[in-house]
Amino acid sequence: MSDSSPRHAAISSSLTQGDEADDFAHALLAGLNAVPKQIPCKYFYDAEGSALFEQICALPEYYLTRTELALLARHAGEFAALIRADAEVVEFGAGSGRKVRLLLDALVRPRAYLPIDISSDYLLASAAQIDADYPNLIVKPVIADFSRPFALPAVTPGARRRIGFFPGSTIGNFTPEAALQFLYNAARLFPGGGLLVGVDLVKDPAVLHAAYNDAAGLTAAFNKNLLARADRELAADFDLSRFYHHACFNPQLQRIEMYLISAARQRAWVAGRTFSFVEGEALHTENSHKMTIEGFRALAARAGFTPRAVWCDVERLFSLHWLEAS
Ligand code: AVJ
Repeated sequence: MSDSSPRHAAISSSLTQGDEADDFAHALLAGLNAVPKQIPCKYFYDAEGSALFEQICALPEYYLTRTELALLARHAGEFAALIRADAEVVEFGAGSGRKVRLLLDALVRPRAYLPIDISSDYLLASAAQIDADYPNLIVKPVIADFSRPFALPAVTPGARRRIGFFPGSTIGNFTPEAALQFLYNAARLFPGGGLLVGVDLVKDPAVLHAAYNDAAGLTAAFNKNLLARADRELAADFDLSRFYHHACFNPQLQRIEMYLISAARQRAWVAGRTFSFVEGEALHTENSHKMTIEGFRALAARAGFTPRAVWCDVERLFSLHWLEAS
């Protein structure tokens, strides 16, 4: 969208990267050929998966979203003071836009909003909503996979600095090495600005277990959506009733691991190829790392950020960090 286009113009993305379905096909075939079998978690988020994730965020067991939203609402004025006027906000993993609205509402003259997401359906819809609700804000959605290097459009005229917003503890999906690499790149994307990032904290494994094994079965549906998506998009024939959801805390690696377990010996077709599963075989679908405040600050410092303020709830469930980039 050009800066002079009418405010009601349909939002289109300024940058795209590859063909989403094609990308999924390649990743799925590679992951099913790997030992042990695995699928990268970024493929959860097609339109179905994004909608399921939004429902997970409202679950009583899933403390992450409501705790982070409360922190964002409570400390918005402090973020605004640190970020200062005329900033451009780059959001990693745009989602519903609910969190960034709390930030945008507090900022003084935010100039532009650049949500980056791998799921174009969801990204363009939520970007259009923000565009409609914030008449003075330039909205430029970017369809990209931010787990890889990517380009951003030039800084908007009038913007004084660019800052990153990375809520949700999505950074926990990265291994510590990949998180370091991501932070290293981010520190160079926001010179004179910084990154506001949400990080889920290490806690009682029973609380974590409940959050990823909800009674309503939404996390199971979200996990199985990877196979449903393959059936929809790639003419695969996974029988969803013969896989079950498994999520457990790995105390050595401080992370929740999610798997789809084959309930029987079976075969499935994907894009003209056949894959066999033995009974009980695990397909690894996600890691969700939990950190300590000090551990995360040390990681950010190694990446070249200066960790400044940190906020967390009284139960110490979740943390928000302001990392300054020089
Ligand atoms: C969006 C990556 C933060 O790890 O908690 C929710 C995704 N997986 N339930 C998380 C997820 C299972 C979520 N993140």
